[in-house]
Amino acid sequence: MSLWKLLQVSSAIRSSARSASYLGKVKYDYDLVVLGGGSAGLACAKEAVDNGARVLCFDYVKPTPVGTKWGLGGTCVNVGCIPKKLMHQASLLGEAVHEAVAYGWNVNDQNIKPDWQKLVKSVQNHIKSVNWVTRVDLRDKKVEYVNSMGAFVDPHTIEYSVKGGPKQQATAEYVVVAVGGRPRYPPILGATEFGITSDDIFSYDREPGRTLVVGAGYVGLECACFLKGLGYDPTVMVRSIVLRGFDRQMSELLEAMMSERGVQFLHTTIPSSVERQGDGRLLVKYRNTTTEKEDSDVFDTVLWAIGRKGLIEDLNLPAAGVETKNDKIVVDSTEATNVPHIFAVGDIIHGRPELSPVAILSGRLLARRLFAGSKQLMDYADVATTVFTPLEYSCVGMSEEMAIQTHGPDNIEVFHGYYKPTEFFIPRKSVRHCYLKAVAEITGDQKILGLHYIGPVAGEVIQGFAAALKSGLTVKTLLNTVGIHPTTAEEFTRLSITKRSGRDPTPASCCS
Ligand code: FAD
Ligand code: NA7
Repeated sequence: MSLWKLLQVSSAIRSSARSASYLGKVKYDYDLVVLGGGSAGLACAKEAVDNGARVLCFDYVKPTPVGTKWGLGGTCVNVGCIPKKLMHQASLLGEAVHEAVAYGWNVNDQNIKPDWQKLVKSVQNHIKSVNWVTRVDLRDKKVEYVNSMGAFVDPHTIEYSVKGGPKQQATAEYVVVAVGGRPRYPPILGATEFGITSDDIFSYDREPGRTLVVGAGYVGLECACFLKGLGYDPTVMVRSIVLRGFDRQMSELLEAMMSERGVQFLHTTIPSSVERQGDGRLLVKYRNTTTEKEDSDVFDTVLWAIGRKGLIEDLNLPAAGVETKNDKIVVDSTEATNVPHIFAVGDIIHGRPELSPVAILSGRLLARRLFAGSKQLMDYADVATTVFTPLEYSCVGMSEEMAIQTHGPDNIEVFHGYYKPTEFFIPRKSVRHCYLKAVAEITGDQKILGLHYIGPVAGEVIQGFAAALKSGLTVKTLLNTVGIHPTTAEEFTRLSITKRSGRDPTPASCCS
């Protein structure tokens, strides 16, 4: 018997007071240990228990440099999708109040302002209720939960310590790593002392005021937009281009829409330092990488949105022999790492979309494969996503660039059109950026490769089309689908102008 198998057996004997399970020849404390109680880890743990496994789940949140911390449930619930959507909604309501006047509502004070502290309190109260429901759910489902970091001692053994208590160990037949990621800080003077991230903004105890958002990805644009909608003054610092990786035309339209609403942009610029001034405000020095010109400006808040790093550093992965790439874990199509009984799901996986529903479904499917004999793999293709800016941008499938690259420019057809949402007419809202397109194969029934939409409730619009696209939607089917009138989603059933034709894609009226 090899040395480490001997160690496993002795570890299992050590913990024989706990009820143990036999899945293989070796006796372990648990069938499954899950590291991380976020979207992926919780979905995997609960599904495993539903299929008869004994599961232990660890979740622990290290406070941010300014001391923000939160409860069970991971990024999405505490510092991601949920508080972001609530802040987005709060900012949309600010717009809606002004529109309401045009619709005949008597809103006496046109200079209404949100109460930031009240908003933060409401958002945090909701999050706490979700934390509570999550805990109760784990208890009801009999998932053992430990509020502690977990780290490998060997490939089957996890070490942990509860509230600074003595070190303890648990062994498992399988280990699923679902530790997610945290925002990066740039390696510049003052970054951690004076800057905050999306981990802090949703519970920030003072008004953000004039805010520099560094980073023009998904998180940066969303934060800048809800801040603008709430009456603050955001500037987005863009290192290269906005929304790298998304369709270029749509990204540029989105930037134009944001500019029209008063969000400032500093292009091809990177920060050099952040200092606190005598008056408490933050002096940011920066450099334009095109002109090499150095400049500075003063802000109330600096928010880093420069991407996220995988939380591998506390896992002691070398003890388990798990391979990593940059700060992510490399897995195969079964989410297995190079160590066959250790798996990884969610944001910690290298090269997969960082989205909550992706994390949930991949965690659930993995548990079914491990404990219910399922063979179903996670399909990471054609995952729809939405950028929650005031006119939202949602897409599924390929960008135009990707379609050209994979199929060749002569083999794709792009159908497109601007449109005028009916509800925009009375308040005279700008329709300049309401635009959608379908990227399709040029031959046959024209299989659709990608759908893109900028407009109201984009996520709600694209969700259904995403199912259609996964079922092989063609332009022929789309145009044979009768629209629901008057909606903006119906515009997809009316797409008749191709880019190739050069015809004007601006609509004449709403109903023709
Ligand atoms: P996480 O949810 O991050 O969970 C991992 C958990 O493991 C964390 O609680 C972590 O503290 C804990 N942990 C780490 N190391 C250890 C350890 N060693 N031991 C024990 N516990 C550990 N996605 C969408 O689909 N839609 C959106 O609108 C959306 N908006 C977002 C907005 C923002 C601002 C951000 C930051 C993200 C957003 N996302 C969105 C992404 C989404 O939140 C993530 O994809 C999702 O939370 C990933 O889930 P996960 O389980 O992989 O990781
Ligand atoms: P992204 O999408 O990786 O975007 C990061 C942005 O920050 C992007 O615009 C980067 O510019 C920019 N960046 C990166 N490093 C720097 C430095 N050092 N200085 C200035 N700017 C920088 O990350 P997000 O956090 O927005 O989103 C991550 C996921 O979270 C997303 O997929 C959602 O699912 C949730 P670049 O284009 O690299 O030049």
